[in-house]
Amino acid sequence: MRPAWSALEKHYCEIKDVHLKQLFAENPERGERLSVEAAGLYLDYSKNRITDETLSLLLRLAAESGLREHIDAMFRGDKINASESRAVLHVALRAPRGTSIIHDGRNVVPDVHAVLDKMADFANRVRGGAWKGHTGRRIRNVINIGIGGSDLGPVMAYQALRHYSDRSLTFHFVSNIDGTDFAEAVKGLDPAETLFIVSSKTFTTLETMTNARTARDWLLSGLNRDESAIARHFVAVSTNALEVAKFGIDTTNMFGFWDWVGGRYSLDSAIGLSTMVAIGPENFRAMLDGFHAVDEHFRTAPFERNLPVLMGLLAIWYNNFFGAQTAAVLPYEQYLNRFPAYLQQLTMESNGKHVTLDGTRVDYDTSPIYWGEPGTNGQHSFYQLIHQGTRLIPCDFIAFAKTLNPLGAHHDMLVANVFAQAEALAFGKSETQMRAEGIQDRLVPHRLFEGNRPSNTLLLDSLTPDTLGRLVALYEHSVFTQGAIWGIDSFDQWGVELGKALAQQIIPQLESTTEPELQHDSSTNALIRRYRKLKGIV
Ligand code: G6Q
Repeated sequence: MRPAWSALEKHYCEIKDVHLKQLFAENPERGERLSVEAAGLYLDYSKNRITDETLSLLLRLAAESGLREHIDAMFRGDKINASESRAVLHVALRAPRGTSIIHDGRNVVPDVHAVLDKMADFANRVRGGAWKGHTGRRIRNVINIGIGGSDLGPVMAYQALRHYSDRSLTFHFVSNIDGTDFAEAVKGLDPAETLFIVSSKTFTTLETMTNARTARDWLLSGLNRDESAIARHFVAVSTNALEVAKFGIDTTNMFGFWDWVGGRYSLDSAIGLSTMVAIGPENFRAMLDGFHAVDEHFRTAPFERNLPVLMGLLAIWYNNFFGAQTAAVLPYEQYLNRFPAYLQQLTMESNGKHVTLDGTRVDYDTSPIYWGEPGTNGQHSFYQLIHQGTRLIPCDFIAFAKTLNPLGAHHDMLVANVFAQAEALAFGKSETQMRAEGIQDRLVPHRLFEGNRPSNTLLLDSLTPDTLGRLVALYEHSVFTQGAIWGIDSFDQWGVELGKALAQQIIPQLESTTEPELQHDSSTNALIRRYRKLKGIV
């Protein structure tokens, strides 16, 4: 065990009962002192159950875990995704033109910009109406077909940046193998005005390829089954030119990326094509610049002023010492309604691992469960548990000083609620306060707010492509920090494979017109038989 880890265990025992009220009373400047403004972001982390000693021990843990070396290795293009022997270079996707990041002896930044230029040209043609559908009509609807990393980033970014999007185009995202997803997306759409972006790194994913084939059928049946229509209505985003060509998409209409871009880190690669079509190349570039600003901050800022490092270390503090099992992400911004879902993949697929890089079983917890909803809606549902339940749930509140839709007093009310929630969680409401208010004795326990519930508050200027890039990069690097401390591979995802393989066995068993020979466990066998019966096959 690392010395700083044991020191933190000991320190936890000493401060676990110390109340935030006390910490604030002892240090009236705490609210300003425990905050960092950097890389265009402001983080108030004063409402965390930490002291100076906690911080210095956490920073020692980062040093003992080789976080600096890990960061350098990522930016250097080392194959830090050990189980897949791959470099992890999403930072190259947002590197400015003219800079250099080397992968296998080659500067990849010019390659990145060549794809960005091709995307920009395409996006401009669709937005300007120069790219026409098969019958000569303008494209009015764009449908991204993809799943996981090839869906969650594009949906989240589209929703987040909708304010900046071209409203003469509609955008849809089809991911689920459930046919309802496709059926509802195309309802009322005219194939002659619809463009599909098939986004898949591998171009072999069951859901995406099935939806893409269904899309092709839908399109062709609306366009007299003229196969030459495909070229005007389908483009691909992939690393697999062979499969793209096999599907029937002209590879001149393919936008590439590379094996050193992980799915959940691919939003700013060509996987973001739908986002670029929506918001335009300049706004997309602004988003990449936001990412890049935080990359540089992460790479160069001293750890005690390094936002992703601090957020990552705080996450470790609650996860591994307080035993917190979950963490809530609560954006007070309606446009960020898919941000928690996006973060769920980023955090849990990255750090939900049970072995270290060398394959040894960990004897500590790795990623907490991330969840959340935009505020204030959550306040009227699950916040009850955060305030008075029995579990400790560290919260990240995200708020913006300026709204994109000024409507009377709405925004002040929204922001007042974020501040109020963080205050209520931290300081609670004591018995003495309640008695002073004349609350009946029998109700005092019910109405008690113990407080001492920790939170971060991120206060940003306004939601722009640039700030979105900064926010996402902040979480990406916080996830990296946590993974480096746990010594795990944050960039593989073997845990999704087994279910996929079993589904491939079960599909023919559900479809077969004759009784299949079933060799699953008795529960799976019975479910398959029952499904077949309900479906009316046997
Ligand atoms: C992300 C994962 C996963 C992946 C999807 C889609 O890190 O690898 O979510 O993005 O399975 O894969 P394809 O892009 O290859 O279709």
